[in-house]
Formats: sequence, structure tokens, C-alpha cells
Amino acid sequence: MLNDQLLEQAVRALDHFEIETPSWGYADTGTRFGKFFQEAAAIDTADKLADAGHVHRLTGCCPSVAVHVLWDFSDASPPAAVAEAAEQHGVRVGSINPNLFQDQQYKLGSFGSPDPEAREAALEHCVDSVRIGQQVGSNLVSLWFADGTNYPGQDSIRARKQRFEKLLTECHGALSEDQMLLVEYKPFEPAFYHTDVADWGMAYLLAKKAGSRARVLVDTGHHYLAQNIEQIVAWLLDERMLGGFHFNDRRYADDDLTLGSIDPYQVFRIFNEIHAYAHDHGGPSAENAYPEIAYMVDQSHNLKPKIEAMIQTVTMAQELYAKAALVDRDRLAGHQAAGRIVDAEEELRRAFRTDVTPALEAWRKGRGLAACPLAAHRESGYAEQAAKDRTRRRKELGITQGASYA
Ligand code: AOS
Ligand code: ZN
Ligand code: ZN
Ligand code: ZN
Repeated sequence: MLNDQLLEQAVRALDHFEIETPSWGYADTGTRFGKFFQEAAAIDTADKLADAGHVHRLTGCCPSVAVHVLWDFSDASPPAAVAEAAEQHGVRVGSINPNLFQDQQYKLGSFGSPDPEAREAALEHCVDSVRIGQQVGSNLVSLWFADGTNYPGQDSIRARKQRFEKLLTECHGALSEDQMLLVEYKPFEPAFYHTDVADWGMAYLLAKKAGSRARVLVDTGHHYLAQNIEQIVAWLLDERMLGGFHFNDRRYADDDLTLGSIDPYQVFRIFNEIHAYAHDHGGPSAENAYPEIAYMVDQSHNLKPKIEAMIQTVTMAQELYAKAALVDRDRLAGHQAAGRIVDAEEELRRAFRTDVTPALEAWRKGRGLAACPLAAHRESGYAEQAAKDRTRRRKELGITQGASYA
């Protein structure tokens, strides 16, 4: 049950919890087998920012938008214009995501490629991305590498590691003082024999070697099924190397389903580690004890309506974050010290079971927001209007659905 004190505790936790939504989550995406188009899907960067602004207006906790250098910037859409469009829609540009996987020259990899020209192009693109960040006032550059090999013997695993060390350090050297570099790991796909940055340990090592402003990015979908993600989070927190998250859920691997749709308890356990860390570093009311973590969504909704899927994910994240804030840390510590295993686990389960809806509603009310962002979105008619406008614009521009124009 949520008594007044717990309600207050949950509401306070939400105050510092901001979630970045990705520009690519608003456009037509699919799987490698095909795309199913949505009339309301964003056509260009301006549409994506408008949709992100709409999500932020409804949820009150998504003030920034992750952008993709290749998909969101062009001559027609330079950094200054993107930043301005974001501002117009009530959001700001968040993490900058270079694209090191689509160009033909990256067939054998980017930072890890045996081809010096490909490596040079990759580094140049990353340094350009760092500069874009500086131009738009974003302090996060987020790196994900598709690099790896498909067959045993294809390339030297150690040589590739060394190439990564060198280029990441060079990329780090381009950062300004307030910029951070995030290094994301993924066990497989698109490389299927070995992936250069395959797990948190490799990302940790590379980030450490790159420089003092590099951290590890944990994408919740990038683990083998049996892996204990909250342990990874706990270790990275303890080493002060946790830079951020990419939220999504999965039944198998990188399925990019909406957060908590398959296993909400997993997400709760991750948040539990973050609240526990903050508690140990300043007590329950010390808000500045929370480490700086970039909470970002990385999902590709090819069947669910895009904005609805985003709102579901954001509100699910808030719900689970609030629940995890309800764990009684002192009581838990007592159970742990005395070896009361069942009571310790029950402390977590009690928090997980608690219905935090009144806390979410109170938090939203305090900000003049509707109690249920999803219902408010449906009532707004935004998606229907976007479908109409964007269908008309596609006709006028003579472009086919699914194409994305920056
Ligand atoms: C790919 O699997 C990673 O999750 C990336 O973080 C992300 O999907 C990509 O950078 C989007 O372009
Ligand atoms: Zn990701
Ligand atoms: Zn992924
Ligand atoms: Zn994913």
C-alpha cells in the first residue's frame, strides 16, 4: 500500500528522472524482412522533433531527443536548424549518434576495419559528430559499432582491439570539456562470429583507455538471455563508469520491444541498483547522490503506433523507477546482514507489487499534466492529424512511404 510517506518518496524520485526519446523511433522502421508503414510516421527531422515535443508535452519527462547524424542532418538540415526546430517544439537535441555501419566502406568494420581508409573515414565522421554536438549544445556522443567478423580467421581479433583503442582515444581527444563519450556494447548482430565490443567488460576497458570522459552505455536488449544485467549495472555504478542506458525489452535478443513489455521485474531490479547506489552515497533524501546517467530509449516500433509505443515506454519506465524507489533500504540492509534471505527478497517484492499509480498521477498533477498521457494523446487527435498532413505531404513531394528525408 502506498501511504503518504511512500507516495512522497515515489513522487520525489520522479523529479530527477528524465528520459530521452530517439528521433528514429518516430520514423518508419522495420526488420530486415520488411517495413510496415504508418501514415502518421515522421517523414523528416522536423516531424520527428514535433512528435518528440508532443511526447514531452504529455509526459513532462522527455526534454531531449537523440539524433542520428546520417539520418537527421544534411545540407538541408544543418545542426543549427535542427537545434532551432527542437527548441520550437519544446525539446532540445540530446545524444549525438554517429553512423558507422551503413556506408559501403564499412563492410569490414569501422574503427576495427583492416582498411586504413575506412578507419580514417570512421574517425572523421566521429570527430564531425563531436563538433555537431558542440554546435547544438549537446554534451553526449553515443557510439555503437556494428564491427566484428563473420568467420573464424577473417581478421585478427587483437589487431582490431588495438585499432579500437587508438581511434577511441583520438575521438575522445576531440571532446570539449563538457562532452562525454558513451561506448555501447552488443554481443552479436550484424557480426555473427565475433563482435569487437561484445560485452560490458570490453566497453569498460575501451572507455577507460579512451580517456576520463568516456563511459559505458548499457542497452537492455544487448545481453544473452541468462545474463544478470543488474549486476553489470551495479559494478559499473561502483566503478563510476555507467554512462547511460538504451531502454527496450526483448524476448530473444535485440528485439527492441517496448520497455517492460516482457519482463518488468528485470527493469525494476536495474532501477533498484541505482536507488541503492544513491542511498549508499548520501542517504534517501540526497538527490545529488544520484550519479549522472543518460536514460535513453532505443526502440524501433514497427507494429505499434509510434507515439503510443513511446508513451508506453516512458510511463512504464517512470512506474518501475518509482516502485524501485520504495524499497526500504535500511530494513533491507538489516535483512542482508542477518542473512534473512526470504525477508530481503520480500522487501523487493513488496516494492514491486505496490501500485504507484497515485504517485504518478500526483507527480503529473503537480506539473499540470493529464493523469494518463496515453489517454491524453488519444484524445488530442495528434496522430490522426499527423496521418492526414503527412499523407498529403508525401503526395506533394512525390515520395514513397517509408523513405526518410532529412
Ligand atoms: C544497435 O543495435 C544499437 O542498439 C544502437 O544503439 C542503435 O540501435 C543505433 O545506434 C540506432 O542507430
Ligand atoms: Zn542501442
Ligand atoms: Zn540494439
Ligand atoms: Zn535494440
